[in-house]
Amino acid sequence: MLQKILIANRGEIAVRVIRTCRELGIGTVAVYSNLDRDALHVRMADEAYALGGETAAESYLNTDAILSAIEQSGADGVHPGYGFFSENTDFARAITDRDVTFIGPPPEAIEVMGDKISSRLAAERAGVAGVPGRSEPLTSPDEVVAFGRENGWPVAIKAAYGGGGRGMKVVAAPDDAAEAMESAAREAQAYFGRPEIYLERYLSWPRHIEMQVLADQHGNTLWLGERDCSAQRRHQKLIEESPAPDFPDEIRQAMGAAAVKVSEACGYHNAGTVEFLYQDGEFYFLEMNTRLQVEHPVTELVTGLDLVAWQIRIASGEPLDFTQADIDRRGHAIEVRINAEDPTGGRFSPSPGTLASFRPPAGPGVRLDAGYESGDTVSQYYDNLIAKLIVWAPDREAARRRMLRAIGETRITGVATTLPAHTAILSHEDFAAAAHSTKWVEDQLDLNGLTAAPSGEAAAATGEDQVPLVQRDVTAEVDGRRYSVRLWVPDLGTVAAPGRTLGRPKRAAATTVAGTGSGQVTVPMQGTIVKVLVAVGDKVEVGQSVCVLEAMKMENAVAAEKDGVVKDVRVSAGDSVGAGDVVAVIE
Ligand code: MV4
Repeated sequence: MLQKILIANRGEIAVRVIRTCRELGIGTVAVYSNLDRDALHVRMADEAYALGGETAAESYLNTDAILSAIEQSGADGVHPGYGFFSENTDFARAITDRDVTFIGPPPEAIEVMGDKISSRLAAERAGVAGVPGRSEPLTSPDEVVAFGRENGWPVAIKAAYGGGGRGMKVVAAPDDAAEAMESAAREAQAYFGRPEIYLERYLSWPRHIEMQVLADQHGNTLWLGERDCSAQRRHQKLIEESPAPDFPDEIRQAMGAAAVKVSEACGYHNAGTVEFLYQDGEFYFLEMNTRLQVEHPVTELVTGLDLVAWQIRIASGEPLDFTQADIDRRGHAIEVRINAEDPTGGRFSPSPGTLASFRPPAGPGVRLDAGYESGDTVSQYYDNLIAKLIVWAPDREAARRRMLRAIGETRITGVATTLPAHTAILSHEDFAAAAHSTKWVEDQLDLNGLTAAPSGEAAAATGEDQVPLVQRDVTAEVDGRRYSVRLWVPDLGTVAAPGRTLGRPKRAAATTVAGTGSGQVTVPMQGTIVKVLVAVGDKVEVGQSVCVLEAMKMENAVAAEKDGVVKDVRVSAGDSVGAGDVVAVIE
């Protein structure tokens, strides 16, 4: 068995792998970029090594830096997670050459499954069909027209060396063939560095169903069950679930057998996923992902298996100690991906920043795989997946309701998240009825009315979570009747100001920020002045807003920190300011 594993990754997946290693008594080694010096995966690992750099290319994709961390730490295995080096055969071979175990499939299997044409041919040889089409590169529009005549329209043109869905063109009629071919080849070249394209029948309302497999190095390959990942947008999966709803068991069995055949045909070992399109009771091979996937917990909750533990055991040379007949799938699991993205208007724009607060959900049937805690920063440089929320319940409807309940408990402030979009999807009657396909989120679901946070939540959260509260008794009139009201409000006079530079910021300033008490009103962070609220000569009170600063995608009121008269105003609307800049002087 491996003794010490270096996790060549970051975020939630690095944390996920560390957890299983700890349960197995295996030592853990984290690696980190300069931006991740104090990241959760680093805090959790037994030891950690700096890679240097900020971008992924400079850090998590820096082979030499990772090889040197392997050597320094004495790790005997490397878990690549997903993304980064997980499907990089040069990396796998480089570490294998050093007698360090790559916790993944053989490089030859990664290569066969690495492009559409060779993986389609491998599946075909194994007797598993792709979408009806042609496995040769496309050379003339006449071939498109002939194919359309024979198989019907529309026809799909795909990048031969592509994947993940970019560069697909749909040809509705013969006249469009030439132009579609040209643009497909152009996009294929731009995205994948190779212009080759090929043809398939176009499926108009398919579901994306993928089959999890586990294969050891002793010739045992098992299928664990499917995941339905049809709720996606622009090829980004939003929600995954298992079992696939409205999916007959004989099709599940056939798809499982097909996935095993495809895996065996490429000499696979490790955990892997075979993707299919499913429409009108038929399924078609799409591609094979030769890595652990983001959505693997859905299968773990339904089968009770720890896929990371099995990856490690298989890489250590252990055989699977159960058979196909032993696999027991129970209940229903759903996963949502909590990304730092603002889904307002259905746009999903990146929303990096510091998690001012992160209150995780809990309770029956709830699992949270997070890469961050309160106070941690989601960088614009990496994948903005904050956490995956996964629930289990005895049936789909109970799981759907449980997920809505768990989302309701989850509170994240400081960045916008995809949670409101998940609530919209999970509450929609089409999703509840499982009437959706891969086209549903983009073509049918209306997310125009979506806003980043349920109203009131952000404001409530900032008041409670950011600054100490003080009691104030005020008089209020409601419909002409006088009330004495006791309020607990942020203690604006004593708010901590800039200068807390040592250590990890525990709380990011969110809505109201104040200065140091010297009469110099300063901004605590870099941003843009949106509005100036005072002029020279104005009398101001402590706590009164002097200007509004936009920073971290939020408007922050910069408050006077003492009573007095404004002597100087040094900014105007539109000015960029840096942390510590003086915006006004009060005497
Ligand atoms: C298709 C298809 C319809 N017909 N192929 C997009 C991702 C890529 N791996 C394959 N994709 C598709 N291939 C034929 N012949 C529809 C899609 C597709 C899709 C597939 C899986 C998950 C999401 C998708 C979203 C849009 C289109």
